[in-house]
Amino acid sequence: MEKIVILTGAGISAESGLGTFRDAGGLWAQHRIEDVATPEGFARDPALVQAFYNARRAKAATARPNAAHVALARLQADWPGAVVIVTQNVDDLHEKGGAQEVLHMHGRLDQALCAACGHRWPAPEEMEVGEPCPACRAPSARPDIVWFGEMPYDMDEVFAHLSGADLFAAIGTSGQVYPAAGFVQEAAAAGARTVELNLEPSATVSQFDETRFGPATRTVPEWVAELLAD
Ligand code: BV8
Repeated sequence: MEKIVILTGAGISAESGLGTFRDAGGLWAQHRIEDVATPEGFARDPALVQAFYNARRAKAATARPNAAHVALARLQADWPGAVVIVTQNVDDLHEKGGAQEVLHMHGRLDQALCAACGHRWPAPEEMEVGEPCPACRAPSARPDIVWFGEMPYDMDEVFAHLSGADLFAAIGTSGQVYPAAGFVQEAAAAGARTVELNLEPSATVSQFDETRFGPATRTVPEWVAELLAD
């Protein structure tokens, strides 16, 4: 049975009230990427970076999954073949919407990481600078987020899924950040059909067989209903 691999970005959480990165007034408009989403930025001003993620963690904690998240969970439950969700998002709205085994390639707001020993634990609502690691006690706690210049998580697993995909969908992502923006090429090279569901054309729109424009809460449930009706 057909294997479906789905990549999601900030656009799928936009209608749940979580900011995107590059839309007007988006997160990056308020902060320079270099200052809040790089290891250098964290080393330079850990208080600014912890505050940036504390604010997003608090917002994500009260956000509700929207119809797009729920539709993908339904697809996972009702599709006879495998449905793999890879997300660039660091919120847990896919899980709140009922999705299983979501791969968070850019990390997650609700997890903390020790930069010294690699230990991970559930992040407190507010992370302080110099917070001691529960395992090694070093003052090296950081958000468990993949910053620019750092290797995204689960890449071997993701590329293995892409090489076996029959259908690849990118939902709510501007296609400007790699390696995620290169997934459509990997899937197409493996013979998958490719579809983009986005509010507007992404930077990689020309690489997709099919594009569906509109808000995710409309386009994703429609797309899932069509797949399950076939
Ligand atoms: C790595 C965590 C290698 C932080 C993030 C030059 C050329 C090519 C690549 C590079 C280059 N220079 C540097 C690089 C590599 C770099 C990169 O790609 N830079 C870009 C800026 C050029 N990539 C990296 O550094 C990655 N690591 O390459 O490592 C390596 C190799 C060996 C050894 C070590 C390392 C790491 C990248 C991860 C960075 N971390 N996030 C955080 O979240 O705070 S990236 C950040 O951008 C988020 O994860 C986000 O998910 C991601 C992508 O953004 P989108 O999700 O697409 O969101 P965006 O706002 O851009 O778009 C939203 C879309 O939704 C829009 O299209 C909009 O139209 C649509 N939308 C809006 N509303 C709706 C909607 N759609 C539907 N419905 C709606 N309602």
